[in-house]
Amino acid sequence: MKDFRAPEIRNFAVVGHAATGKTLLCEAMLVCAGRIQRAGTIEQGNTVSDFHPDEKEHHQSVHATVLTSEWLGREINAIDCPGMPDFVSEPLSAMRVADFALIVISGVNGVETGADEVWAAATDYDIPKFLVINLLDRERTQFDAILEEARDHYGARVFPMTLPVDAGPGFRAVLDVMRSEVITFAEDGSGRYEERPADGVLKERVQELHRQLIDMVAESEDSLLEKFFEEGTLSEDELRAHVHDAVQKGLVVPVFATSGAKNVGVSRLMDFIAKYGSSPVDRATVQAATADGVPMTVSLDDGVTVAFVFKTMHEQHVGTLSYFRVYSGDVTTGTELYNASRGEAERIGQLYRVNGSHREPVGSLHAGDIGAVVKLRSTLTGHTLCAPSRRVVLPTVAFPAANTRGALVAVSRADLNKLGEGLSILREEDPTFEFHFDPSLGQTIVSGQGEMQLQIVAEELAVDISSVEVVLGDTGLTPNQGPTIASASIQLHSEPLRRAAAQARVYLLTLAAQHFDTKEIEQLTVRAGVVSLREGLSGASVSYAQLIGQQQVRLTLDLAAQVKSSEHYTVVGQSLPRVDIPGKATGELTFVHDMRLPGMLHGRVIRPPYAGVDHGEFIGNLLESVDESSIAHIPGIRAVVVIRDFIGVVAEREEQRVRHVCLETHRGGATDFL
Ligand SMILES: Nc1nc2c(ncn2[C@@H]2O[C@H](COP(=O)(O)OP(=O)(O)OP(=O)(O)O)[C@@H](O)[C@H]2O)c(=O)[nH]1
Ligand SMILES: [Mg+2]
Repeated sequence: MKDFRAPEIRNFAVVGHAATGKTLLCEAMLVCAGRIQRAGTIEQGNTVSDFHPDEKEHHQSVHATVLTSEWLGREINAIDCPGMPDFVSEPLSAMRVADFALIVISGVNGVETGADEVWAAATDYDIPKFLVINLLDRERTQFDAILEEARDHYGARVFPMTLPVDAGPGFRAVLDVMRSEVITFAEDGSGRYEERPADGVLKERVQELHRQLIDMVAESEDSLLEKFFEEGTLSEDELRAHVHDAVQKGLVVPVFATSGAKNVGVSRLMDFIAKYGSSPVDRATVQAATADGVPMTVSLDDGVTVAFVFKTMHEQHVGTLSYFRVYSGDVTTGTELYNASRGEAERIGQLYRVNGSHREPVGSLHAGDIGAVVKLRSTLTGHTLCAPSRRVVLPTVAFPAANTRGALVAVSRADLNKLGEGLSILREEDPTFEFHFDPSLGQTIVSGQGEMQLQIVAEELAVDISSVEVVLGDTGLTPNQGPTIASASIQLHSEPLRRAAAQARVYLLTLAAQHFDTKEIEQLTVRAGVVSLREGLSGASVSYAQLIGQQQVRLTLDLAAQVKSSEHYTVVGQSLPRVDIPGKATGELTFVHDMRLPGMLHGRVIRPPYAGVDHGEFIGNLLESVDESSIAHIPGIRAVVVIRDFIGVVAEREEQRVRHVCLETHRGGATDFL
């Protein structure tokens, strides 16, 4: 690809609720741009974005993936993020380096909680939002109702730049508001299209929308507003010239109608991104601090290198790849930079521009661009790399729910308790992942975590899935905070978890090798947590539980730990039921963050309980009372809904969601809950 400069670069995060079609939408963009000839599918596991074995296996995104293409002379860097709340650290990290967020919403289900979460994060990061109402080729789509719902959630600035013409199976055309044209897309999924002027009712609708858009855009600049009031309208050129500013200022939140699977409406979205989307120039100055914490700023045109690592991933045959964004200066292969977050020098090895798993080697990357570098020595996600002459630290990503901190992998059901005390894997540095077990807690909290996490550990250790429990301890800061899919599980990002499990495996096998008096752990096999010598070699068996005995073991997580290759995974027994499904199916409020009560405008979970698999024991402190007066001063609060251990706060607008409420619990006493 060409060597693009900041004004020509479009960095955006593709985010939203799970399974809204983000990955296929990105795939369609790559087809439009000619990066790939045919779109892969989720079911076949051959999309550019979901290339990681975890993603292929589970048919969903797990990692944020950078996808690059070129469109209308612009470099398009889309970062496709998973929607599952388990992996919320991915969109949060991606949005941190994005110049705008592309929030994808289901054209059937409408605005779901995942969209609200990423909207709030994009607001915190102060980046513009684009909305995409996708999946419009499905049965029972409801674009207009969802547009209204989006306005209800995100304000009257939400404005459709394209509208579907005949959504539903057979969806092929969109009405383009700025161009007053109906755009009909080819049925072959190529994204090619034909245009014709809108007429009839469509023309009337476009004219009305045009007027609304002019009203909104005119506010972007005083002189424009004056002209608008004098003349009652703006010319097409004026409108176009100011759409970019209006989007930057949040005066317009553009909405696009698409079907990623059918490649309908996608190229028009790309046109808009190329012409009016934010570039790094729109956020040319970012807040930073010196290594001593003195606030300062970093500017795009400072010339001295500053880059931020937003993702670290271990890839087979490559090693650890650090994905970063350059904020000023150039990052160049073969140079030495300084990791200011850590206070250590780093040598910059081979640099790449990335498109999924495809890596194009480049010599350097310029301010505003995104790329990856291999084999950094000590740099982790959230670290700042800079020229040795200029030691600055960019703000790291604030991950939510860092209050649930402890996690323990325990194996072998028979000796679970014994083993539970024995094995813990500790990681202090990785912000999304802290494995910790504190025996002083006495009672540990056991939960059937996301099935996927259990499976990862079970596969790696070759034990039955039913004998793996991910145990979440608490921190005393938030006594007995029950894990939820949305909060605790973000700590259990699959990649470090797999490595932790791999380390545990090697540790246990080393013990077993000593037990059998052999040096080679390759000579050992494991079935259902029982280690024996390979066929042809005699000797008894020994279980993990016997090996670990009463020991207290702490392993510091090593991200480079060698995981088993996936062909050596075995099917690890019966899978656990999805804990959220039964409650959802019966209408019980298992997860308040998915709850919509009649009349409820916006709900925000304060402290959901966790009933565990199949509604097991309640976990955490029993809720005694909620001090509603502690939030009474917040405007727009309609009601506090307390059902057993659930607390939901109903507010008029998402922005009014509550961050603190005082509550009293049975065991822990009064808590000011975050
Ligand atoms: N009918 C239809 N199905 C779609 C479309 N886009 C995606 N799908 C299907 O919806 C499911 C989820 O698609 P993905 O592209 O993985 O959605 P996602 O938002 O990336 O999902 P996560 O990354 O796991 O949050 C898959 O079964 C897709 O085949 C679409 O435009 N139309
Ligand atoms: Mg995806």
